[in-house]
Amino acid sequence: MFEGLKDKLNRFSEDASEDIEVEEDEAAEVEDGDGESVDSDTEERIADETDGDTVEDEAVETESETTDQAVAAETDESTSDAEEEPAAEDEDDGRSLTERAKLFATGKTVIDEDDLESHLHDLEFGLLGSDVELEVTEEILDGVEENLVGETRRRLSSTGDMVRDALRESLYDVISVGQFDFDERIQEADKPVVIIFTGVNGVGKTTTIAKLSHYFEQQGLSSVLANGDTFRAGANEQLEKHADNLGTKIISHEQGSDPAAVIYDAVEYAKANDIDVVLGDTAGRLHTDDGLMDQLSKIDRVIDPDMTVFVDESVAGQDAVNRAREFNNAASIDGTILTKADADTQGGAAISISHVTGKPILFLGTGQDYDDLERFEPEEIVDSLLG
Ligand SMILES: Nc1nc2c(ncn2[C@@H]2O[C@H](COP(=O)(O)OP(=O)(O)O)[C@@H](O)[C@H]2O)c(=O)[nH]1
Ligand SMILES: [Mg+2]
Repeated sequence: MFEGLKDKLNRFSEDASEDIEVEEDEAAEVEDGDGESVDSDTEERIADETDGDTVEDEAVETESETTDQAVAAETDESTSDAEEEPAAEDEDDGRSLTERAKLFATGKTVIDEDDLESHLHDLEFGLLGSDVELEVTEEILDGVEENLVGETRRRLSSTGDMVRDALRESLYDVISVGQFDFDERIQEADKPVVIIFTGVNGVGKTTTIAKLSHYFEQQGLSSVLANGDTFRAGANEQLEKHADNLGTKIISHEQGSDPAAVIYDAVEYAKANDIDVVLGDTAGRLHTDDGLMDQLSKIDRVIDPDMTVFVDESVAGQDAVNRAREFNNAASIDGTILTKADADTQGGAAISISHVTGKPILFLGTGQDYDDLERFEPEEIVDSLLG
């Protein structure tokens, strides 16, 4: 899943990390004169992180009231600092450790803006190539840049982690838009909870409804399937087969009848039989299908569902992103389910849709079995993308 995107993100992390340099902060410089053990320890770490390139000249260039002091400390071994605070070194181990931690935290890790520009350009190219929406790509790049350039970063982790963390934060901000606790919302809602599914033909709406029925079952929630796809021949049979497999009740009317009426009947059935969730399938439609969009508005008016979920396939990439935007403008959706993530190497839709619609991705479909449905957890997604 999303291998191409993973490669591009990790290449950026690795390439950009190579250009990161560590500057000794003035505070560390001044303390340099104080204690041998701390001094060598600090230098060792800096050497580790810069492959031996301790950039002392640049450290002098950094804005600092004590630059002169720092230079003095560096150039004049007999600086009086050493005499002023010898007590610090003679103190017990606790104090010495605190000092050490403080020193460790005062280094600056800096990346040259021009170097970063060229890496960001590569990243931009990679993200767009993975079907990440343009505006979302820009948002990610801005986030990374903001995190890395001109920032004094505490040298608490390796430089590789620093780039990765900047990328992690930036990606997370983009894909976590609108997230809410889906399970909790369903558990706490008045029953029956009514969820309507919409989207174009063949993306996996009907399959996803069956998977969700199974998902709810595992959480101790009963469900009824309503076949609001009265448009397509064979739709009843398809959903009936799933209902059979799952041992779930299905409500359907004959082809060509009013989908709002089917879903209404399912809601009545749920109320009469203490069923927790009504899953309402609908015919595949484009946001430009006036007749079918009117049907959707009618379902909205008659049923007033608790949630309307837009379903699309991850493999459709940029097309899925555009459809999500258009559906969200045409009808009010509460979230997206992205199917066929198992077949998607790009991941652009998964990265972009939340940001573009302002509504969360709720689940990923990851295969053709009933179990192949995963909650979309932004943190886990980012972790898996960044390895
Ligand atoms: N690989 C894969 N195939 C899926 C997934 N979800 C649905 N499908 C397949 O996509 C095809 C269309 O699904 P269907 O539910 O009929 O789409 P609908 O027209 O939107 O109702 C079927 O062959 C499904 O098995 C998924 O997450 N992964
Ligand atoms: Mg269908």
